[in-house]
Amino acid sequence: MNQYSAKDIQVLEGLEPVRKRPGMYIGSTDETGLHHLVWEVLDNAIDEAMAGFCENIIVRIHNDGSVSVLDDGRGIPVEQHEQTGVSAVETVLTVLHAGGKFGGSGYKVSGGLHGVGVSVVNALSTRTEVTVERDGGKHFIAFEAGAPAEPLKQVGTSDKHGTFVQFWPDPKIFETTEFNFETIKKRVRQQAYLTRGVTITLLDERKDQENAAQFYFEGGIASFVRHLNDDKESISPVLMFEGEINDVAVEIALQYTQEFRESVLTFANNIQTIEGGTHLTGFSSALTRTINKYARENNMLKEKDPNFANEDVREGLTAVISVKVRDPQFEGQTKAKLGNSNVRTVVEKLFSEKLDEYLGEYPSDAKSIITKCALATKARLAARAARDTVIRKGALEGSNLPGKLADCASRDPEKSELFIVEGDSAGGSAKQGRDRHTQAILPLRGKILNTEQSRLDKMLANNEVKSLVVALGTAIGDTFEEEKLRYKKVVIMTDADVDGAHIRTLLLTLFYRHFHTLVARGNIFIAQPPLYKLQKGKEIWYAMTEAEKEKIRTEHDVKGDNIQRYKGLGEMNPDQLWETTMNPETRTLVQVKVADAERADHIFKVLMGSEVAPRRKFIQTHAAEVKDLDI
Ligand code: 0RA
Repeated sequence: MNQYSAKDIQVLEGLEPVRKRPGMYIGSTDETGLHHLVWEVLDNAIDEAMAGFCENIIVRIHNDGSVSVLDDGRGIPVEQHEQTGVSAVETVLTVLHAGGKFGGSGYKVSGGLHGVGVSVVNALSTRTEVTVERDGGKHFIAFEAGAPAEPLKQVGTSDKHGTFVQFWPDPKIFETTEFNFETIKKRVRQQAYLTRGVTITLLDERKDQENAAQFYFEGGIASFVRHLNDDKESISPVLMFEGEINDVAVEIALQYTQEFRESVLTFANNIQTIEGGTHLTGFSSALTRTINKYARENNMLKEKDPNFANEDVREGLTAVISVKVRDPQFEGQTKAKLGNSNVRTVVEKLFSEKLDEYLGEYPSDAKSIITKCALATKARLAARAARDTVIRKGALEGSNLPGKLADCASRDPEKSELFIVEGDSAGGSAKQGRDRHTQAILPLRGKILNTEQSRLDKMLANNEVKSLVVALGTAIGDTFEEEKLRYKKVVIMTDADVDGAHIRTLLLTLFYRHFHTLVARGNIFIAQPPLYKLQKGKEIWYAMTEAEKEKIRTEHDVKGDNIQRYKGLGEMNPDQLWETTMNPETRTLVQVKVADAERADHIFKVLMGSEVAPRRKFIQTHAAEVKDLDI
């Protein structure tokens, strides 16, 4: 009895703070936070795979709002835990950070580094069920809101081993409890790449959206790089390097492509480090040094030539860097930057040796790579000259903003908004309808430019792009300064038709590639003009969607003639445009997330890039989805 109350107290002390302040543990309680629960449970299974004990993982989205993860690892131990006096499995599920604290040396690189452990999942779920198979037995335990609800009991015998965790996220905690198949699929795929040899199956059993996916990658991160370069033209094979020094295990896969941008993803203990860190620094300096050394030694850089700059050797590079360390330190604003200083030296040493060896052994690959670097240098110098001209003009001709820009009176970026509007006629309405004090209008004429095939210097020769860059105030390329942004909100306002969607994609691509920081900081928005106007007598309603229109139509009995479908922004008079789309009190703006811009970039590459096959595939796949094509 005493033991029980002691345990209860401990459980409360353990998990109560998690329910009180979930954001502290999983970042947020929105869709992202919800999916964090899945990552946490999945990470535990991946840990078992990394430690070499698990080959199969099944993630299941059930039809009752729950998700489960089944693995064939060792199984969470079920015997009594020394410190807590209750079973190990109960401890793991009810004590914060208890995840990998025992089990000993098997846990070389315990992940769960999101860092919180499966007890947090338990705390934030109405119910959690765990079934463990190990040592000949099958055991079951259940929890409610983090507290044990059904004590651990043996429910049968088994000659298998593994863990099954099923949880029902608490709707009182989360803003949404709807899991997203694609989000989970992306994560599962990524984890499968990072854990060579593990098979991860994802099943969606919800009635309306049955779906399944399975991932197994023989090639690990080399397969990952191949996947990232699906839609790109390669100029080298995928190179794969791996090794271990002082307990730091390093895997690097890379491939050069015809792209202008680099795409380097870094991971520490299977956790993506979007802010980079010591592994990236080590990689980057080894890459520059080794390529320069090879180019010099082989007379590909002449005496008079300067060395390749770091950005030159990174142009068109796709790479995945994955390190496993015993005690990872995550730093930075979002705790997504690896801090362990020894990792830099290890990666630098290992990678420069292996890359040097490779270049020596494969001179024709070396030649293609160095030719690409030389081209990048040339382009960089040309772009700098072009940009300097634009910036100098912008600066000299004064606060001389582009003629087409109707600027706002306010000079305070916090209060200022820039509307990028498609076409002169909509631009006219927007100029008349706006709040001149805080809203600036920049009309763009037609298609801005196919940025896909243009380098920065060519892009800056385009007047529409030039106007936009000057209006933003941040400059572009390596002199980009986010603090100089003249408007806190930059709003893309295009028609709700195919052309509008195209221009929006172009702009998103431009922002994604050249103003990435602005996207990441949440400065970019998409205006939501209404699709319909409904009128009955003096009453007017606007509807953003088909469904909304139907609702208003039936509720207020608006007959056919009084429903107008807006084909373009230009059809709205200035007052209507203000009221429906621009007025901060009544409008809806959608903030662009990096993932949206990334998607636009991808679609754009497929539709506009030089590779024909993926474009054909995309059009064939999506042709049926285009229902309402008004050209
Ligand atoms: C602690 C120790 C051991 C395994 C685990 C935890 C474990 C946790 C989870 C969570 C999901 N699946 C899991 N599989 C294993 C090692 C026990 C031993 O040494 O046998």
